[in-house]
Amino acid sequence: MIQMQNLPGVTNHLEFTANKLGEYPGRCNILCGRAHSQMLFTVKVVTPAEYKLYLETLKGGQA
Ligand SMILES: [Cu+2]
Repeated sequence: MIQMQNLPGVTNHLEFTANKLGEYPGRCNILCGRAHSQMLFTVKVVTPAEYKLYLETLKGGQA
């Protein structure tokens, strides 16, 4: 499990080495306010080739 504090207006960076492909759920772990229940996200661990394709889609290229 990885936890970090997020503050409004502050950009956090997190780096880790994943050892298994897949999708992993994430959520806010502090009852922070009215939108707390909507603070969900997914971390996708993909192959380098899949990641490269994803980056191309961000540039507006074909994937
Ligand atoms: Cu929250």
